[in-house]
Amino acid sequence: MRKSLSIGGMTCNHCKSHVMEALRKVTGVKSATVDLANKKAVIESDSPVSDEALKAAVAVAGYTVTGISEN
Ligand SMILES: [Cu+2]
Repeated sequence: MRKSLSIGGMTCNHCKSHVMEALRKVTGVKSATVDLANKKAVIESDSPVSDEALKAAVAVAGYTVTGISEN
């Protein structure tokens, strides 16, 4: 399963790695990639991961999820 997230607040590669680490720590997430230029992240998981869990993890890291879509 795969979800795309729009992320607010990222300005540099450190932000990118903070967000990537935060997403990878969410239970069920197998992999996370972050595209700094487009302010997007994509996560892959075997089982469904709730939008709330993803938003919370990103918020704790200091950034915001401005949108989530499943694809
Ligand atoms: Cu930064």
